[in-house]
Order: sequence, then structure tokens, then C-alpha cells
Amino acid sequence: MHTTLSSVLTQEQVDQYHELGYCVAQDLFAAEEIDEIEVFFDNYWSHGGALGEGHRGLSDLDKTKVQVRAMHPHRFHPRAAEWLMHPRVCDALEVLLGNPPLGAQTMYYYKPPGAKGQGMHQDNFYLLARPATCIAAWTAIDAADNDNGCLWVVPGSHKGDILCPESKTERWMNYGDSHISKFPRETKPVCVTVPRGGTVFFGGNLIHGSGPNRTADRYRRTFIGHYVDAASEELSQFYHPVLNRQLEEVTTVGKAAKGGPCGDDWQGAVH
Ligand SMILES: O=C(O)CCC(=O)C(=O)O
Repeated sequence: MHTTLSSVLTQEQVDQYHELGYCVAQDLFAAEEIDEIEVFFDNYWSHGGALGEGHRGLSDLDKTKVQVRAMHPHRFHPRAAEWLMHPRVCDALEVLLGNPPLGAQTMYYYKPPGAKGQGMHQDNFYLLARPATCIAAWTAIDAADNDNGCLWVVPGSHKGDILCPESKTERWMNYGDSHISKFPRETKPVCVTVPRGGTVFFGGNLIHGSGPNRTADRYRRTFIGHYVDAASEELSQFYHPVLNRQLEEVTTVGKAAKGGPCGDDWQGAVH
């Protein structure tokens, strides 16, 4: 049985999500689960996990050039799939989406001291979910603030369209750069400070990114799930298969055949 609205999100949080494109909830994961996620990813390599192709450890990657993160750990280990489809996170998603969620992607950002930020972008540029846009649940394993590279969001930008790049450059193709060639000047990003265990929900058209980690000794680790709603007709190939709450693969969502609003050149883009 699903929990009630009041036990996962307040009406104020739901209203903020619809008005500004994001909201923050606390303690959807139990403190022990946050501890378990932390330990699991601190030992990702001992479970056989890798960051990108063949990278076995944090020191293998140049944190000033690429994002130091695990991609799709839920496909690699069943425990990560359970965190993706965590019952309380799914309850909150169902309230925000108005439909049951399907899990499409997991990521774990380590963002060590000195690591680069993530360029401003909109997730549905990549996921190509249709007809409704996608949604993210971003859970802080370390408290996130301006110093260690908080998430920056542009409140209200979720009401706009996907912004298309002007050209496909090599620079853009590096993970972490932005597909947004012309950043809307009137927009003002805000830093979302989140305590350990807090979850930020944000919609797939919301312009967001993150700052660099300027600290000498603090990580900014985050477990992230990306979702579509159960009525979705299409989603980009990279995000298949999608999972329901029972962790079963769902076949009702098709593979996006075209590149979406920005054209076929962008099909298969991954951030
Ligand atoms: O956590 C970050 O630094 C960026 C995460 C992000 O852009 C996303 O989950 O879509």
C-alpha cells in the first residue's frame, strides 16, 4: 500500500514543484540506508563496479575534465535498483507525476575536492521522454552547498521548451558541458543547499547544473534516479529498459525513434 501525501511530501512541497520546477524533501531514505549507499559506493570497485569504461578507481579519472560518477549502477547491482525504486521516493514521484514512476537511470556522483561542475542543461534533452517530461530524484549523501558544488537550478524554467544547441562541437560532447548555446539572460540560477539525506526532485525541462567543488577536503556525493511516468510512449534508447516498483522491466514505453525537438543529430546524446 502507498503512503499518503502527508507522509512523503507536504502540499507546500508539491505546490513548489509545480510552480518552480523543483522541491526538496527530507528523510525519504532512512539514515541507515544513506549510510549503506555511502559504503556501497565507497567500495564500488570491490563489487566489480567501474566509472565509465574500465576506470577502476577515483584516481583513474581527471576530475577537472570529466564527471567522476558511476553510470547506471542499478543495472549492475540489485541493491542499487532497490534504491532507484525506493518505496518512499516512488510515493513522492507518484504524487508529483500524477502517475506511477518508472525508473530509467541511476548515477552516483562522487564530486571529489577540486572536481569540475556540471554545465547547465535540461534532462529531457537527453531522455526524450514523451508525452510528459522526465523527473529526477537527487539525494545528497554529503550535505551540498555553494562550496562543494551544490545543484544550481533556474526556478520556473521547467515551464519553457527544451533549448536546442546551435552546433555539435567537440567541446559540447565532453560530459559535463552544456547543450544550451544561448543561456536565457533573464534567468537567475539559485544554489539548492541540501543536508545529508535530503532529496531534490526536479522536472526534465528545468535548467540546472552544478558548481565545481572548491573545497580541499569535502566530497559532494549524490545518488540520482531519473524517471518517466508510466503513461510514457517513448524514451531514448540509452535509458531502456525501464523498471516499475516491483523492479520488473516494462515494455510499454517505446524507444524514441527521432532526436526530439532539436532534431535527429541529437539522438543518443547522454549527459
Ligand atoms: O549533481 C550534479 O552535479 C548534476 C546532476 C544532474 O545534472 C542531473 O542529475 O541531471
